[in-house]
Amino acid sequence: MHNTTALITGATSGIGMATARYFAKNGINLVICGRRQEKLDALTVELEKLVEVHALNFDVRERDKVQDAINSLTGKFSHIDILINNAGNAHGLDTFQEASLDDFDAMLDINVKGLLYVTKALLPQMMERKSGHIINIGSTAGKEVYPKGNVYCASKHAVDAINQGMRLDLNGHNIRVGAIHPGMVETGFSEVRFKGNKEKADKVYQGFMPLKAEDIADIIYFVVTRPYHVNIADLVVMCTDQASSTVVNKN
Ligand code: NDP
Ligand code: 8X3
Repeated sequence: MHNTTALITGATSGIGMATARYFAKNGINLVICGRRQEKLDALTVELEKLVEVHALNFDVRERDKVQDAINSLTGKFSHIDILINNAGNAHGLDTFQEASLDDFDAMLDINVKGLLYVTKALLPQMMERKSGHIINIGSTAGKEVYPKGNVYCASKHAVDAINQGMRLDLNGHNIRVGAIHPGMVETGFSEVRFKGNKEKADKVYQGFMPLKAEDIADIIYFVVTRPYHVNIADLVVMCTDQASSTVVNKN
């Protein structure tokens, strides 16, 4: 896919980083986003051997900074063909009554409002060109609710609804909109959820074979390389050992 540029939020880790690498190997130019500058720098050095890469450091929660970052793009980086709305995390795994309002704020501000800010900043150029592809990374947590998932699940249900709403309202503008909803993927996700407790995080993925970030990157690449009249609207992906958020075959 030459002469194609993708903007990936949350490219400093996990699914976003794997997707950036997969895209670069396949000739897609990149705008990689995140807050950790050292990760952005290292990924830029690695991938600019393959394609053109531009890094943007911003927090998706900061509406003005998001807009400024998108406005700062020039040349081929100002023409974004593919937006991967991936930045996000779970913060905490606590009962509703025990969970902190700070964690609730973080999940709603990042997973929901951040996605809205980035999309609204990029959408005008896609509408003007009458082309573009928006992929929203949801979760199986956006399809069902599990104990202690409360607001993380709510944030991903919101992504599911926003994905559907965007697709409805953009119908007729020749812009593809779809969501991918992964089950358990071994990334930095659980370390963030458990606030740096690596032991707790590692335990989540023990006793079965979870998805890897590369599995989702492979699927994202499949989705973006379908003929333009084909839009994969909604895709749920779990590892073979997972049947639902709470049913996982662990030995
Ligand atoms: P990681 O923790 O590995 O990556 C999260 C990414 O999001 C990082 O690059 C991080 O970058 C970025 N990010 C987080 N907060 C912000 C913020 N405030 N502003 C800008 N960027 C931010 O997790 P995953 O790769 O697993 O998660 C990616 C997406 O996939 C998320 O939306 C997650 O909900 C979803 N998902 C994950 C699943 C899993 O089991 N892992 C399953 C289903 C969905 P930085 O810290 O540098 O800002
Ligand atoms: C991440 C997967 O099961 O932790 O969205 O909600 S799960």
